[in-house]
Amino acid sequence: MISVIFSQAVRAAVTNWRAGVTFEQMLDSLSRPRELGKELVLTIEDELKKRDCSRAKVQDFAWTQPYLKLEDIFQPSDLPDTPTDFCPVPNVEGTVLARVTAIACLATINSATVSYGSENEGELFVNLVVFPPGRGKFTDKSADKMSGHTDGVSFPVRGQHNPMNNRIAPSPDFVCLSALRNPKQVPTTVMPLDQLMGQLSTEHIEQLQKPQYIIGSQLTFRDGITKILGEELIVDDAQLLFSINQNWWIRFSHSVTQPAEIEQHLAQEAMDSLKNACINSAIELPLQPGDIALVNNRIALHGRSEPGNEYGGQTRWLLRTYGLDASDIAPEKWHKDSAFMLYP
Ligand SMILES: O=C(O)CCC(=O)C(=O)O
Ligand SMILES: [Fe+2]
Repeated sequence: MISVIFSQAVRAAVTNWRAGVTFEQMLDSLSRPRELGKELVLTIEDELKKRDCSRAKVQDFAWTQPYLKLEDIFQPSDLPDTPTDFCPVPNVEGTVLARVTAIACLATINSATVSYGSENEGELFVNLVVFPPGRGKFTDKSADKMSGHTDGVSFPVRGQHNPMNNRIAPSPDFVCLSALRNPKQVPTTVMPLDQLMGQLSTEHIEQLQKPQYIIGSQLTFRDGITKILGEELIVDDAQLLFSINQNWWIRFSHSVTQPAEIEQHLAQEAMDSLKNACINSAIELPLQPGDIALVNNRIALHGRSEPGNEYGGQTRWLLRTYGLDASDIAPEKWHKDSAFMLYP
């Protein structure tokens, strides 16, 4: 119910705001997501009150749920054919509204809309689409299913630091997916951490908290990280599970996480049971055009079913951005001269 009220309030506020600006002004506002968010939140607060709700209630809800599915929160109008690369996002009414709405949702739940300079040149929004043949691993991944993972997995969780490089910013708190097209209803999947925990033994939970795992960087970050840091980012004494202020948080990826030593059988066993738990806990979210999903990147893993290799035309098209509580992020963890780009 809170999700429905939140969707209606954001949609009303953004529609109202849109009526008072030109297309160019709307586009321009995307380069200053912080200011845009602040401005929109004022109206969203009013719209929430009209519906007997409050921003505090929405915030509490959002930060304790593995995901929010905000249905029909924007109108995906005037879309061209589905792009075939992460960038650029075509500048038409529907994609600009999708982006403004994403920024509005994240701002309401106290999250800055952010990117990482090392992924897709630091673009704040990217297309998640199927790529045509010829792009190697990127093509394969774009058409394939994704097993449970957190995004930005080689970056520390918020509040912790990479011991080798203090500038490295935390991974995002939220992954924000705006659906523009999804004709085959290919679901995004969410695996709530509390459900995963319920399937793990005390011993495995202990193992997952030990700094005995190697975490590599996800494909989309690899080249950018090497360009910015001068080398790959591989964390070799990582824990996967964290007890933070009485809550469990996770960082994990099926594809780039492994025990540091081959003979650490218990570490491997614990990771295997985490993977097994994922199979039993996936909630399917087939997003419809105009929906936004906010997936909590601390208390859930996410993935997706297989989109298949058809590309362009009317095929699946999501936009992705990230949300982070940036109130305590040190200045050196941002790229200089950017209003939203985190390091690396
Ligand atoms: O395509 C989706 O639904 C999710 C994609 C995703 O999780 C990712 O690209 O990291
Ligand atoms: Fe992801």
